[in-house]
Amino acid sequence: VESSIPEHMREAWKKFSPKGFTTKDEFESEAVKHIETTLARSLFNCDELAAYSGTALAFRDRLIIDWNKTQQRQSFADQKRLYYLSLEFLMGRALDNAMLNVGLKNVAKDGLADLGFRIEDIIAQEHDAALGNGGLGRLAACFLDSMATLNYAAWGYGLRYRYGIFKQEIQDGYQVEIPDYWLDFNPWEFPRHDVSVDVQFYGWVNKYTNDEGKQIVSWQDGEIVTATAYDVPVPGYGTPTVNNLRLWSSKASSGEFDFAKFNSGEYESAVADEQRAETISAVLYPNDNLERGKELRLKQQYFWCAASLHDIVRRFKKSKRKWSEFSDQVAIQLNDTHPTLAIVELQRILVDMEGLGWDEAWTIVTSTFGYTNHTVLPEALEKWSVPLIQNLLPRHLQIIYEINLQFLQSVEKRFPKDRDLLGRVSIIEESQPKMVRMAYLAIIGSHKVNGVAELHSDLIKTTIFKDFVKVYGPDKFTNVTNGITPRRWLHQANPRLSELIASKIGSYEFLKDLTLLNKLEPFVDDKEFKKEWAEIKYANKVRLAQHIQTTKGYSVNPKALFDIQVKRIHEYKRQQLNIFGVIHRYMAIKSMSPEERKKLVPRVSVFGGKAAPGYWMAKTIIHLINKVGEVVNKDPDVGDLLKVVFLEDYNVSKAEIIVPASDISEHISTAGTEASGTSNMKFVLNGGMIIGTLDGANIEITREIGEQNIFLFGNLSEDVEDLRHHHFYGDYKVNPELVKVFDCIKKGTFGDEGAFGALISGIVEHGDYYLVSDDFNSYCQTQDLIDEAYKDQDAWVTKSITSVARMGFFTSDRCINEYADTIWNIEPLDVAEEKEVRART
Ligand code: CJB
Repeated sequence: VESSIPEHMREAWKKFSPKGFTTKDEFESEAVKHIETTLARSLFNCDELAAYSGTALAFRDRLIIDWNKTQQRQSFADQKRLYYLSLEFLMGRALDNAMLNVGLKNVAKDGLADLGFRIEDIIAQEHDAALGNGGLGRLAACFLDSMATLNYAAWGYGLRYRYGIFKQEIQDGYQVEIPDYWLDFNPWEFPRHDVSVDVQFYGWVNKYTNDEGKQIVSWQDGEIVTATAYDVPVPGYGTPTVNNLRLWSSKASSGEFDFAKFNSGEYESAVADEQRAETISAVLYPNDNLERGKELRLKQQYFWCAASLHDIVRRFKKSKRKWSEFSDQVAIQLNDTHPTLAIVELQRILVDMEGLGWDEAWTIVTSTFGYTNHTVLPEALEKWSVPLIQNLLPRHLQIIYEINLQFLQSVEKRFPKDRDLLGRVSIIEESQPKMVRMAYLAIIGSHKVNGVAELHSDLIKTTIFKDFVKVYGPDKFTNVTNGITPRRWLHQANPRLSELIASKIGSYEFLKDLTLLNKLEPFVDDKEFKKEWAEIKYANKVRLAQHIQTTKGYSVNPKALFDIQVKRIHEYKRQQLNIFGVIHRYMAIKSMSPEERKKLVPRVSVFGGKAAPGYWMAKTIIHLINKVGEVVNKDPDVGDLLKVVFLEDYNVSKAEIIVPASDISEHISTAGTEASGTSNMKFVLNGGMIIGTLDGANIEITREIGEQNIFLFGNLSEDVEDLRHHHFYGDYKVNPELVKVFDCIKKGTFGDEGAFGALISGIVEHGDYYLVSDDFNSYCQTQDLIDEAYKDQDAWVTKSITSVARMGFFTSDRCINEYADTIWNIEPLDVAEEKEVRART
């Protein structure tokens, strides 16, 4: 690492480089300085938002000091780095996390109190960074937290959307989408106007032989869009490491070609170019588990891949190493197929720009990339039409064809007479128009492919990627079961529980080594401990009840059983099964005598989640939930026995209130459809029980915590195909109890029955693809078991504590270490010295 500052002048730098605050007074001085100078506000007009800004800026300064040092340390160490390419990073709020990770939340709390503010109110001012849809994006955020905490030299690369996931409002029971402009004031990003990459689109490919007889391929003309880097610091917990998340923002190229337009008087069209360029990073596509094949989305993907790859290559080239060492220095993980073009782009850089031979380049490419698959749902598997790619990225299409040719030739050699196999594994689908199968390209261009939970990783090997197992053998495919960061999802979301756990096991070390939670097990019979445990759950329920009161305007009884399902609304996740179960319960209550009702366990059914704006069936489910709520919640026969709540605009910061408040949470996807699920882990880690199918990570959760501590129901994934077949060709009948629920809806109990017709006919007439009817009975019976179990509070708390004690496996730290060992081949950096220096100063 070189410096332009002469050696003898560096002392001055060292002397004056900022150290960052550590005491309350220092914090206050920093915060007030920012409020008065950076924000130009004063004591007389400092509202909570200004206090938030001042606090955030003070913490940001601190992070930046560590961030700079981390980057220097990582450059000096000159070790292999990991780059995590993800179109989504669902980070949520940053301030609380920063305060906890640097260990100065109490300092800030006292300091803010001195200045006249409550820390909770200040934290609540922050706008969520919601650059993601759901599980996939939140997983990326948990991974960044773990990579920093474990001191890996790892960067995230993504897009700096001006609009994150939309805000959801419910109007007359319907979802309405509001744009989420989140960049008004965002202290957590650093524009790096000096770090930019020009990215090319369209144009044509010129192939010729130069004077030395060499084949030259050049991609010419078209349109240039500039990618500018915005860096976001990612602090680790209890370590000086602050890693970097680099997000790219698009703008029209500032190159000659705009000036030409201005000069020739085409002012308007130059401005239009500008806007078209900015559109690329304008908005996150709001689909979860669905790909729509829109050109702008492909532009986003290439823009981000190209910028990231050129940035990575530029960094590698500074080291002056040989190209053959590239994959000793660089590992790139593809978060789903969205960044698959990075494979093609690296091959293009190496062959067309750096002059390497094809085979030499391809060896480098395939040893660099790893690909994570997150779904087996066919509608989510990306395919791009050949004409679209041809037009937008003509050179890339040629490279894709060449990759395919070489791959198919190698397959043919090994399986000479299997023509069908060649067709099945070809990157190109021979449809009209032809399509590029991105998952196949990702597999062929990577050295490892992983699923995100055991069942899912088995399923990809036996279903969608079966032929590739035949071609490559099973070792290319592996499993890394997902995890979650216990810092945000226990310590930050549930500080009292975290504190109680720490008091029992002697320290907060469990936040860095979650397996230490097993030290709780000896206390499962400790009366005092159980009482405190139950009190904390109750307090968290009171907090959620208050949130419901302020946002919905009615009260729910915190003593009732809180039953929660929060996640994206999707037919495969089966919120419809849940709401039909609620209606079933409602009908049962209505038909009971007052004596019978007295024996019931009161319940609050909480739903939350967004539907993709174009996903009509999902929106119908939201509508039904809201309409059921309107009727049930004011039915005097029901009273406190049942409440149905739809919480609007579910996001990360709301999850931090909701997750700690569950008694039971629902993870009830059709078996074989939910790749992993991660909120299941969050709920159990906070002492909630689960009702779930044998799907995704539910299976491993069961194995860890024990069958007696989870409520499983429903058909198994191996039976799904036969059941679906039976729906169409057998003597299929809808479950009679479910038919009663449908009759109740059709009577108009919840308003216009026509509004819900498609939901019913999907099950009755169109084959019930998600097996709602098949699982309805066992779902309802299991809910009854839950009521019984809940009556024995002492046994319930025992289950709760036991489960938490056995959740150590599900930390994203374990997960990241597995990726590092088995896929990336990277080692953490040693920060002991830095820690010591810090302890001394
Ligand atoms: N997932 O959130 C998404 N979006 C997709 O497009 C595909 C999958 C989810 O990824 C999570 C993280 O791996 C999984 O836990 C979840 O099951 C899956 O649906």
